[in-house]
Amino acid sequence: VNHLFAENNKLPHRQGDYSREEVQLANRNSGIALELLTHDVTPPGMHYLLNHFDIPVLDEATWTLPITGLVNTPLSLPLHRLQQFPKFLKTVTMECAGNGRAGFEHRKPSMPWQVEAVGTAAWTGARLMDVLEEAGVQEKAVEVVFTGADRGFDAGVDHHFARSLSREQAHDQDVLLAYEMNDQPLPIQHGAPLRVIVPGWFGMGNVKWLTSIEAIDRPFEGHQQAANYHYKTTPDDPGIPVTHLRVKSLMAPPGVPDWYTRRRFVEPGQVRLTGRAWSGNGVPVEKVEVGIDGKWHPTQIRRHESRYAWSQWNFEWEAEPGEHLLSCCATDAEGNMQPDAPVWDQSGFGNNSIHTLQVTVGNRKSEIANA
Ligand SMILES: Nc1nc2c(c(=O)[nH]1)N[C@H]1C(S)=C(S)[C@@H](COP(=O)(O)O)O[C@H]1N2
Ligand SMILES: [Mo]
Repeated sequence: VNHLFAENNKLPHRQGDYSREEVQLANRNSGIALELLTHDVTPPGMHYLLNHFDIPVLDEATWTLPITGLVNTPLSLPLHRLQQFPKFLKTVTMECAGNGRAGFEHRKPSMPWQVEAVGTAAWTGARLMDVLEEAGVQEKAVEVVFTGADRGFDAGVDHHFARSLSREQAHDQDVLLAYEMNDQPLPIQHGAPLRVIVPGWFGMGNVKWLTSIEAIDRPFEGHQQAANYHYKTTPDDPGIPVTHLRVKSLMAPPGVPDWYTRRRFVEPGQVRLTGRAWSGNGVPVEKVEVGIDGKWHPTQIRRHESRYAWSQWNFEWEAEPGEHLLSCCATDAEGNMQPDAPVWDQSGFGNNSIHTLQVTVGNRKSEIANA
């Protein structure tokens, strides 16, 4: 495979059509169908997936979770022991840091997300802080490392998928070790038997198929922590770690699509536009505006009871015949607003630019015949 890579083990950015490799990744890692943005909790099987390597098959009967390193009492917990800790449920909107990567004119060869790498689930499990308390994390520990069972290569580096949290983040009361998703046992593709849930952050920290938790006395140097998941403007930029979600909104596409092109047709008259909006770290969405051909209108927002779950927005549109550009733009309670265009990042991370759809309002049959 080495002939694929430039000297620095990095593939050159691409423009234009998707490669076979990108399509292959897209077939493995599904996104949400935007019409299901109608649901507070994403319906089963419709939560997006991002699996870097192969899905590992772990035997729940023999699986145990070691909690090691700088702890007073090293533990090895089978699932039934983890299920004895107080049980917490958190409804959390998760988004992949690479969501929107395909929106960059020059894109990194990676999973070519357009806008669909987002979903909301009700996760149930033990609080990480309760489990760490039983082990007794020592004062000299600065980070806690979570390692998954999946293994592979990235940029020539052989590793298991692993991420760390600072000692402080690891003791945040909202971080879970989840064994259920939407009141069902955690599906294999979402990390069975156990995964981390870090509400308010981009997806990469939610390590799946956990095989160990280790407290260490230095910053974790694993590939997915130290090399990947940094915002970088140039290849040599040391970068800034990717952390919490950025304010963002999406629209459920109105009308009906053409099967192949996804071009959309809407009946004239009153049309309800609806969608979702969220931000990072549990910061509430303050407002969502809808743009109709560049003119902005306020929408009605309905907040979810969980501060980590997306809000719904609604707007009644009087659709007139013709071609229309529909957009939505969210602002959060800290005044963060979505940019008009993607802000450049080497890896295509953190693209929260405004979502825009084109629709044709009018006589569907003649429009399709002319298309
Ligand atoms: N072990 C492991 N954990 C992982 C990943 C992975 O590839 N392996 N992908 C991460 C990334 S980048 C994202 S966006 C989320 C996706 O979680 P989901 O597939 O359950 O939606 O899982 C994270 N946890
Ligand atoms: Mo991701």
